[in-house]
Amino acid sequence: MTAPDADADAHANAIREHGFTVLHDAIPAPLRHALREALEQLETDAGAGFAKTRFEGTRTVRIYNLLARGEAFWPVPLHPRVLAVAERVLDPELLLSSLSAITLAPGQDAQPLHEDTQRIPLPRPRAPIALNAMWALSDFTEANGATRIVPGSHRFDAPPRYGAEHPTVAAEMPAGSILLFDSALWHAGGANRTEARRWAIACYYCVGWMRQQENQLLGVPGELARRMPRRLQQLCGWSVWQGQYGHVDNHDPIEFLGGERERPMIWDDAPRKP
Ligand SMILES: O=C(O)CCC(=O)C(=O)O
Repeated sequence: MTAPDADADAHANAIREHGFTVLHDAIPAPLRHALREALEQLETDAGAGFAKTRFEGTRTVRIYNLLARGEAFWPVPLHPRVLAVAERVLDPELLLSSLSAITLAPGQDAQPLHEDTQRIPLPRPRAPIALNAMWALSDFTEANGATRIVPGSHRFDAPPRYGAEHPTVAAEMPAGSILLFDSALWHAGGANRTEARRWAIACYYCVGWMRQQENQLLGVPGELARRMPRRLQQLCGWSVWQGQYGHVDNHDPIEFLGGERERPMIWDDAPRKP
C-alpha cells in the first residue's frame, strides 16, 4: 500500500497523461553540491573520458554503476518525492534499473531520438514499465543540452525510428529540479552549444518483474550492499518480487547479505493439498 500523497498523485497523473512532469526544488543545494563534487572526484580518480558512441555522446562523460562508486550517490534512488511518484506510476516493488551520470561537454551534438524501452517486445501504447528521473545538477537550458522530449509520445503506437527528425521541446528546468518521464516517451539529450558543462544524473527505475538495465546484484559488491539502507537493497534486487520472482533455492537474496526475509514465498501461502 502506498501512503496517501496528493502531490505524488498529481505528478503520477501528469506522467500518465503527458508522459512527463518536473519536480521543482527537489534536490537540496547541499546534496546537489555534494553530488557534483563526487562526480568531479570520480572523473579525476577514474580518468573518465568521453564516451565513444553516437548514442552515448562523443563529448559526453558517462559514469555507470554509481551506487558502487560512492555512498554519496545512495540518496539518489531513495529520493522520497521521486519514489512516491515512481511507486504510483510503476509498481510499489519497483527496481532500480540503472544509475549513471551524463555530463555533456561544450560541443556535444544532439543525441539520436529514441525511447528507452524500444527493444521490449510489448505492444504500444502500454502501461508504464520504466520511468526516468533526470536530476538537474546544473541548469537545464535549450542551449546547454536540456533533454528534448515529444510530449504525449508515450501514447504513440510505435517507438521513433532511431534518430528520426521530429519536433521536440527542450525540458528546461533550473538546477535542483528533477524531470520524471515515462521511458516510452520519445526523447533525446540536446546539443550543448554553451561553454559550460550540463551536469545530470539519470536514475532509471523499472517495474519489479522486468530485467534491470544494469545488473545491480553483480555491479554492487556484497560488502557494500550489506551496508545499504534496506529500501536501497530492495531497489537493487535484494528482494523477491511478489514472493515469487528472484528467489534463490527458496531463499530471499537478502538472506545472503545477512538479512532476514520479510515474507513467505507465494507458495508458502498457497493452500496445501490434502
Ligand atoms: O542526456 C539526456 O538528456 C538524455 C539521455 C538519454 O536519453 C539516454 O542516454 O538514454
